[in-house]
Amino acid sequence: MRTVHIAAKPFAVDLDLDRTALVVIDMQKDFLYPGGYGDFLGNDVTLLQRTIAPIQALLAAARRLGMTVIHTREGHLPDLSDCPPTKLTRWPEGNRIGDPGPMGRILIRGEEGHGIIDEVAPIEGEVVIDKPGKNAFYATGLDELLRGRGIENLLITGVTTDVCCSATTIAANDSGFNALVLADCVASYSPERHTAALDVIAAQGGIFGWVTDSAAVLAGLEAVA
Ligand code: TIU
Repeated sequence: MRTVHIAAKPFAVDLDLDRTALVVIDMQKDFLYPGGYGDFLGNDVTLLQRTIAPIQALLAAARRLGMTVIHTREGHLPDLSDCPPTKLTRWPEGNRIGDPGPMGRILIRGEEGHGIIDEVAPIEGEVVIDKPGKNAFYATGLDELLRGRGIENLLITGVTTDVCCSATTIAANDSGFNALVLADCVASYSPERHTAALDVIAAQGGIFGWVTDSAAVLAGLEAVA
Protein backbone atom coordinates (compact mmCIF):
# COMPACT_ATOMS: atom_id res chain seq x y z
CA MET A 1 0.00 0.00 0.00
CA ARG A 2 1.26 3.49 -0.90
CA THR A 3 0.08 5.78 1.89
CA VAL A 4 -0.05 9.53 1.31
CA HIS A 5 -0.20 11.89 4.29
CA ILE A 6 -2.06 15.10 3.47
CA ALA A 7 -2.36 18.13 5.73
CA ALA A 8 -5.97 19.33 5.54
CA LYS A 9 -8.82 20.98 7.42
CA PRO A 10 -10.40 19.96 9.73
CA PHE A 11 -7.62 17.37 10.25
CA ALA A 12 -4.81 15.65 8.33
CA VAL A 13 -5.60 12.41 6.48
CA ASP A 14 -3.68 9.32 5.34
CA LEU A 15 -4.90 8.02 1.98
CA ASP A 16 -4.10 4.86 0.04
CA LEU A 17 -2.80 6.29 -3.23
CA ASP A 18 -4.11 3.32 -5.19
CA ARG A 19 -7.62 4.03 -3.90
CA THR A 20 -7.43 7.75 -4.66
CA ALA A 21 -8.46 9.54 -7.87
CA LEU A 22 -7.68 13.04 -9.09
CA VAL A 23 -10.95 14.59 -10.31
CA VAL A 24 -10.77 17.62 -12.61
CA ILE A 25 -14.21 19.17 -12.87
CA ASP A 26 -15.50 21.10 -15.90
CA MET A 27 -12.28 22.90 -16.97
CA GLN A 28 -14.17 23.77 -20.16
CA LYS A 29 -13.89 26.76 -22.47
CA ASP A 30 -17.57 27.46 -21.69
CA PHE A 31 -16.58 28.30 -18.11
CA LEU A 32 -13.04 29.72 -18.48
CA TYR A 33 -13.13 31.69 -21.74
CA PRO A 34 -15.06 34.81 -22.73
CA GLY A 35 -18.18 34.12 -24.81
CA GLY A 36 -19.07 30.87 -23.03
CA TYR A 37 -21.76 29.85 -20.57
CA GLY A 38 -20.11 31.48 -17.54
CA ASP A 39 -19.81 34.74 -19.45
CA PHE A 40 -23.45 34.51 -20.62
CA LEU A 41 -24.52 34.20 -16.97
CA GLY A 42 -22.87 37.59 -16.32
CA ASN A 43 -19.62 36.41 -14.72
CA ASP A 44 -15.97 37.51 -14.96
CA VAL A 45 -14.43 34.32 -16.33
CA THR A 46 -10.84 35.47 -15.67
CA LEU A 47 -11.44 34.74 -11.96
CA LEU A 48 -11.20 31.01 -12.74
CA GLN A 49 -7.89 31.05 -14.57
CA ARG A 50 -5.67 30.91 -11.46
CA THR A 51 -6.63 27.22 -11.16
CA ILE A 52 -4.82 26.23 -14.36
CA ALA A 53 -1.19 26.15 -13.13
CA PRO A 54 -1.81 24.20 -9.90
CA ILE A 55 -4.04 21.69 -11.73
CA GLN A 56 -1.26 21.19 -14.29
CA ALA A 57 1.15 20.42 -11.43
CA LEU A 58 -1.31 17.94 -9.91
CA LEU A 59 -1.90 16.25 -13.26
CA ALA A 60 1.84 15.85 -13.77
CA ALA A 61 2.25 14.23 -10.34
CA ALA A 62 -0.82 11.99 -10.76
CA ARG A 63 0.38 10.81 -14.17
CA ARG A 64 3.88 10.10 -12.84
CA LEU A 65 2.41 7.97 -10.03
CA GLY A 66 -0.12 6.15 -12.25
CA MET A 67 -3.15 7.47 -10.37
CA THR A 68 -6.68 7.32 -11.74
CA VAL A 69 -7.47 10.70 -13.34
CA ILE A 70 -11.07 11.67 -14.09
CA HIS A 71 -12.10 14.74 -16.08
CA THR A 72 -15.71 15.89 -16.24
CA ARG A 73 -17.57 18.10 -18.71
CA GLU A 74 -20.95 19.69 -18.06
CA GLY A 75 -23.09 19.76 -21.18
CA HIS A 76 -26.17 18.61 -23.02
CA LEU A 77 -27.23 16.72 -26.11
CA PRO A 78 -27.87 18.90 -29.18
CA ASP A 79 -31.65 18.28 -28.92
CA LEU A 80 -31.55 19.28 -25.20
CA SER A 81 -33.49 16.13 -24.31
CA ASP A 82 -31.23 15.69 -21.25
CA CYS A 83 -31.67 19.27 -20.05
CA PRO A 84 -34.52 19.83 -17.60
CA PRO A 85 -36.73 22.79 -18.64
CA THR A 86 -36.06 24.29 -15.21
CA LYS A 87 -32.31 24.48 -16.02
CA LEU A 88 -33.08 26.04 -19.39
CA THR A 89 -35.74 28.66 -18.87
CA ARG A 90 -34.52 30.38 -15.71
CA TRP A 91 -32.43 32.77 -17.84
CA PRO A 92 -33.54 35.05 -20.69
CA GLU A 93 -33.63 33.76 -24.26
CA GLY A 94 -30.32 34.43 -25.99
CA ASN A 95 -28.38 33.58 -22.79
CA ARG A 96 -29.56 30.02 -22.50
CA ILE A 97 -28.00 26.59 -22.87
CA GLY A 98 -28.21 25.71 -26.58
CA ASP A 99 -28.20 29.33 -27.77
CA PRO A 100 -25.50 30.32 -30.27
CA GLY A 101 -22.27 31.88 -28.94
CA PRO A 102 -18.79 32.65 -30.26
CA MET A 103 -17.63 29.10 -29.43
CA GLY A 104 -20.71 27.35 -30.82
CA ARG A 105 -23.96 26.50 -29.07
CA ILE A 106 -23.64 27.15 -25.33
CA LEU A 107 -22.92 24.05 -23.20
CA ILE A 108 -23.75 21.60 -25.99
CA ARG A 109 -21.68 18.43 -26.37
CA GLY A 110 -19.37 18.52 -29.36
CA GLU A 111 -19.29 22.31 -29.64
CA GLU A 112 -15.97 24.14 -29.20
CA GLY A 113 -17.01 25.77 -25.93
CA HIS A 114 -17.87 22.40 -24.41
CA GLY A 115 -14.27 21.24 -24.81
CA ILE A 116 -11.69 21.08 -22.03
CA ILE A 117 -9.08 23.85 -22.25
CA ASP A 118 -5.81 22.74 -23.86
CA GLU A 119 -3.73 23.46 -20.74
CA VAL A 120 -5.33 20.61 -18.76
CA ALA A 121 -6.51 18.38 -21.63
CA PRO A 122 -7.00 14.67 -20.85
CA ILE A 123 -4.40 12.23 -22.14
CA GLU A 124 -4.92 8.64 -23.28
CA GLY A 125 -6.08 6.36 -20.48
CA GLU A 126 -7.80 9.09 -18.48
CA VAL A 127 -11.56 9.00 -17.95
CA VAL A 128 -13.80 11.74 -19.35
CA ILE A 129 -17.28 11.88 -17.82
CA ASP A 130 -19.99 13.83 -19.65
CA LYS A 131 -22.53 15.05 -17.14
CA PRO A 132 -25.87 16.79 -17.62
CA GLY A 133 -25.94 18.09 -14.05
CA LYS A 134 -23.79 20.05 -11.67
CA ASN A 135 -23.14 16.97 -9.50
CA ALA A 136 -20.85 14.57 -11.40
CA PHE A 137 -22.61 11.52 -9.90
CA TYR A 138 -26.00 12.42 -11.38
CA ALA A 139 -26.89 10.33 -14.48
CA THR A 140 -23.27 9.47 -15.33
CA GLY A 141 -22.22 6.06 -14.00
CA LEU A 142 -19.36 7.69 -12.06
CA ASP A 143 -20.27 5.83 -8.88
CA GLU A 144 -19.95 2.43 -10.59
CA LEU A 145 -16.75 3.43 -12.36
CA LEU A 146 -15.08 4.45 -9.08
CA ARG A 147 -16.22 1.33 -7.25
CA GLY A 148 -15.04 -0.83 -10.16
CA ARG A 149 -11.55 0.63 -9.74
CA GLY A 150 -11.58 0.34 -5.94
CA ILE A 151 -11.46 4.12 -5.52
CA GLU A 152 -12.44 5.44 -2.08
CA ASN A 153 -10.93 8.95 -2.05
CA LEU A 154 -11.34 11.87 -4.44
CA LEU A 155 -9.05 14.88 -4.85
CA ILE A 156 -11.45 17.54 -6.15
CA THR A 157 -10.19 20.27 -8.49
CA GLY A 158 -11.82 22.40 -11.21
CA VAL A 159 -14.63 24.89 -11.50
CA THR A 160 -16.63 26.28 -9.93
CA THR A 161 -16.07 25.93 -6.18
CA ASP A 162 -19.62 26.77 -5.15
CA VAL A 163 -21.47 25.02 -7.98
CA CYS A 164 -20.11 21.85 -9.63
CA CYS A 165 -17.21 21.20 -7.23
CA SER A 166 -19.43 21.68 -4.21
CA ALA A 167 -22.34 19.67 -5.67
CA THR A 168 -19.97 16.80 -6.52
CA THR A 169 -18.29 16.87 -3.09
CA ILE A 170 -21.65 16.73 -1.33
CA ALA A 171 -22.81 13.85 -3.55
CA ALA A 172 -19.49 12.03 -3.03
CA ASN A 173 -20.00 12.20 0.73
CA ASP A 174 -23.51 10.73 0.46
CA SER A 175 -22.22 8.01 -1.88
CA GLY A 176 -19.52 6.89 0.57
CA PHE A 177 -16.40 8.53 -0.86
CA ASN A 178 -13.92 10.76 0.97
CA ALA A 179 -13.58 14.06 -0.89
CA LEU A 180 -10.67 16.47 -0.40
CA VAL A 181 -11.15 19.84 -2.10
CA LEU A 182 -7.94 21.62 -3.14
CA ALA A 183 -8.56 25.31 -2.43
CA ASP A 184 -6.10 26.74 -4.98
CA CYS A 185 -7.24 24.28 -7.68
CA VAL A 186 -10.91 25.35 -7.46
CA ALA A 187 -12.33 28.81 -8.13
CA SER A 188 -15.65 30.62 -8.18
CA TYR A 189 -16.96 33.58 -10.13
CA SER A 190 -17.31 35.11 -6.64
CA PRO A 191 -14.39 35.02 -4.16
CA GLU A 192 -16.93 35.32 -1.32
CA ARG A 193 -18.85 32.23 -2.48
CA HIS A 194 -15.55 30.36 -2.95
CA THR A 195 -14.64 30.95 0.69
CA ALA A 196 -18.16 30.22 1.92
CA ALA A 197 -18.40 26.94 -0.05
CA LEU A 198 -15.05 25.72 1.32
CA ASP A 199 -16.08 26.70 4.85
CA VAL A 200 -19.26 24.61 4.58
CA ILE A 201 -17.37 21.52 3.37
CA ALA A 202 -14.88 21.42 6.26
CA ALA A 203 -17.22 22.73 9.00
CA GLN A 204 -18.61 20.59 11.81
CA GLY A 205 -15.59 18.28 11.86
CA GLY A 206 -15.62 17.78 8.07
CA ILE A 207 -19.35 17.42 7.43
CA PHE A 208 -18.85 16.95 3.66
CA GLY A 209 -15.10 16.33 3.48
CA TRP A 210 -11.77 18.12 3.75
CA VAL A 211 -10.18 21.28 2.41
CA THR A 212 -6.51 21.22 1.50
CA ASP A 213 -4.34 22.70 -1.27
CA SER A 214 -1.98 21.63 -4.04
CA ALA A 215 1.15 22.26 -1.94
CA ALA A 216 -0.06 19.86 0.77
CA VAL A 217 -1.10 17.20 -1.75
CA LEU A 218 2.10 17.50 -3.79
CA ALA A 219 4.19 17.24 -0.60
CA GLY A 220 2.32 14.06 0.31
CA LEU A 221 2.71 12.61 -3.19
CA GLU A 222 6.43 13.42 -3.34
CA ALA A 223 6.99 11.54 -0.08
CA VAL A 224 5.66 8.28 -1.60
CA ALA A 225 7.38 8.68 -4.98
N1 TIU B 1 -19.28 23.59 -13.65
C1 TIU B 1 -20.03 24.46 -12.97
O1 TIU B 1 -19.70 24.87 -11.87
N2 TIU B 1 -21.19 24.91 -13.60
C2 TIU B 1 -21.76 26.14 -13.37
O2 TIU B 1 -22.80 26.45 -13.92
N3 TIU B 1 -21.09 26.98 -12.52
C3 TIU B 1 -21.43 28.26 -12.20
O3 TIU B 1 -20.78 28.82 -11.30
N4 TIU B 1 -22.41 28.88 -12.84
